[in-house]
Amino acid sequence: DGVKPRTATWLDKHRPMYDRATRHPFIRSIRDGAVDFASFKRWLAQDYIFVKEFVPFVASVLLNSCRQSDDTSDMEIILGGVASLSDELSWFKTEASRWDVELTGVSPLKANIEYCRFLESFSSAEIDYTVAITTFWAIETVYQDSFSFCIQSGSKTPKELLGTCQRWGSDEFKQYCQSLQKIVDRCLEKAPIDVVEKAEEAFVRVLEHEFDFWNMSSSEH
Ligand code: HMH
Repeated sequence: DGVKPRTATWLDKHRPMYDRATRHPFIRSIRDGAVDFASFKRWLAQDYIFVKEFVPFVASVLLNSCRQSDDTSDMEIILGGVASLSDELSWFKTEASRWDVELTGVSPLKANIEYCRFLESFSSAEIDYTVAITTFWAIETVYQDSFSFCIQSGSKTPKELLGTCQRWGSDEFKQYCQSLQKIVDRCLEKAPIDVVEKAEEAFVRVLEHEFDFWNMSSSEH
């Protein structure tokens, strides 16, 4: 019908912020091989804390989809996301022991605390499914776009980090993000304008949080 999907419009409109989130100096340093492994280790420990908070968030999106979506394939796609988080938590533990990173007793840093607080704000039952699924899609897409950049042709990513980059940079994860994006665009088409605005706001907030999250990893603490 020639109408541009809403997410494509946002990706154009917020391109500078999107690029800040997906082409961060930390990600560029992985891609060009100059990454400081201490930064990577800091990211690893902080992201483990984040993913533990991400589990209840995704579970709430799942619950929302069961109650508010009229399409059962949404639930199946989100359920797949919940299931893969179980594997992801195990991956963090294995990866942490490989790098001698202690996961227990690590305190979340400021940007992480703020991002987790943002996730927690979605646990209320009044949250609109459209806003929640948009947020979920944006969070996954930033990682997909960032890490796939590190394994694209011409990249000099250290071999020790290829597994990490493949985890979120794989074609499989890309397809998963694209199926989330289709759900988001379908929801946005039917949503009233105030919900569309709230969803756009959440999208931008995710980009800001992701940028701050990378900053936290690459700077000294
Ligand atoms: C900070 N954003 C952050 N961590 C992650 N693991 C993802 C997104 C993707 O799941």
